[in-house]
Amino acid sequence: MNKRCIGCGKILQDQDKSSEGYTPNLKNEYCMRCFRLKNYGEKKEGEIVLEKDILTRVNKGKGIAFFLVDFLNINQETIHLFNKIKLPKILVISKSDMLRREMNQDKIRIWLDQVYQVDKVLFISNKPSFKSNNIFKIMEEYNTYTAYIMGLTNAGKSTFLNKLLKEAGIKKEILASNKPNTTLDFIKIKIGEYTIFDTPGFSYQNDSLALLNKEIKPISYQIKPNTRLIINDLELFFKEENKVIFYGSTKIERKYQETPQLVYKINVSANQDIVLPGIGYLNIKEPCQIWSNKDNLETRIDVSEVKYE
Ligand SMILES: Nc1nc2c(ncn2[C@@H]2O[C@H](COP(=O)(O)OP(=O)(O)OP(=O)(O)O)[C@@H](O)[C@H]2O)c(=O)[nH]1
Ligand SMILES: [Mg+2]
Repeated sequence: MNKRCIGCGKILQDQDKSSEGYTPNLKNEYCMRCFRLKNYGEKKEGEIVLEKDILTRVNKGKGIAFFLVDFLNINQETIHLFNKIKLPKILVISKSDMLRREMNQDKIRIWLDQVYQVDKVLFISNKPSFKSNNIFKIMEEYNTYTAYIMGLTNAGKSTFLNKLLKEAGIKKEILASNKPNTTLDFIKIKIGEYTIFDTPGFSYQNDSLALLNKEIKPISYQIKPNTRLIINDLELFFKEENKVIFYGSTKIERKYQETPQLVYKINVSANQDIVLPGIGYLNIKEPCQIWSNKDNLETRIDVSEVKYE
């Protein structure tokens, strides 16, 4: 049987230096690429596994899928991906240690159901206080011994599997890194009678990704009349005064100008979020009309506005 790199899941080979899985010595556990990434943090640009290849393979399989996404990256685009999974599936909010206390799990559950019609949700984190063996309980409920750990790149899939391996006393470690697209192939893990697959992560269509690597800290901005906000390639124009709170992973630039010059008009109610895929979201306090350079921006209710029944 072909031996696979335990870092990225590719078949190890010692023939072609420029191809995936190359190692000078087939006795090694890691390919050259993973060895460099693990020891020196070096990584090539542009390594990516196609969304359709991952989905086709999972959808032909048996068992259940756990789809990992961190809170900043929950939006229509990622939920749409989640909905393309045909196996029974659970949405998993990863890196839950990064959530602020007021974004409590019960509120997030109700909010996910109301806004995105997702009702099966699990919260995980690499911190010891979060129990990861819940996934075995869920697998039992679904009468299956097979699971796929799927989700956005950098969501923490490999880290989660490493935690399961460690808890089971298995000395094997998949490569995890703060760079996108670390895992390049399916990696099969056996824990007791359970078979769990790590899978390559999905990327956003526009290639950007909100990297959640510290607690989600809001930044408030007082908006003066005629303000233009520039957030990466997105622009928003506010004619009136307002207050916005930004939850994201990039910087916002503010400019003042007289006229909108932007094409698309959006009506926003009080306390709504405007979603910025690959960046995070912007909470808008006062009802207003804003102009944008993008069509069809997603708006939704703020998670803190959720009412318990
Ligand atoms: N704070 C925090 N960081 C985490 C957690 N899980 C993973 N990380 C960090 O997130 C980064 C990405 O982790 P990976 O496990 O490589 O993510 P992945 O989903 O396997 O990524 P791909 O293989 O690229 O699809 C690493 O820097 C991890 O240390 C978590 O629960 N909390
Ligand atoms: Mg991975």
